[in-house]
Amino acid sequence: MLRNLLLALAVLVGAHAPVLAEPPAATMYVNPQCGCCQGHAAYLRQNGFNITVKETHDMSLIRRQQGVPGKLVGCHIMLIDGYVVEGHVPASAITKLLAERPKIKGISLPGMPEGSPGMTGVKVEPFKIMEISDGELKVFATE
Ligand SMILES: [Cu+2]
Repeated sequence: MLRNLLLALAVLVGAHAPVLAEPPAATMYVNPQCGCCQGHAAYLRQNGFNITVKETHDMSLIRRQQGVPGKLVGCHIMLIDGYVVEGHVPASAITKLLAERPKIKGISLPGMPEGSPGMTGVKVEPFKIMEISDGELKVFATE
């Protein structure tokens, strides 16, 4: 409960990616050759997340098990505190997810947008982080 309170505070305080007080353990599944996946893991660690990276060739199987639909497939898949986080999602959106705990499966930044955390290039438009759920497609956050 204290952790949820701290997470909620972190969300209130920060437009800048807040650092988690007590980050839950996260497992990130990546393709062995993926460099930008490691980049995203490094970025999340810098933002206070506790990430274990597992290399696998079974990404599509894991996505099916977690209920990630084809149109929300991103670069890699992370499991954290009962949620799925798909793709190069900014830390602030993950913190918001863990603080608000909506009744969805998780969130996704589909594809590999230029300039997103862990990616090279320059951001050309706001990132639309989508909800992963059985319902209609909805935006969870815009960064
Ligand atoms: Cu990537």
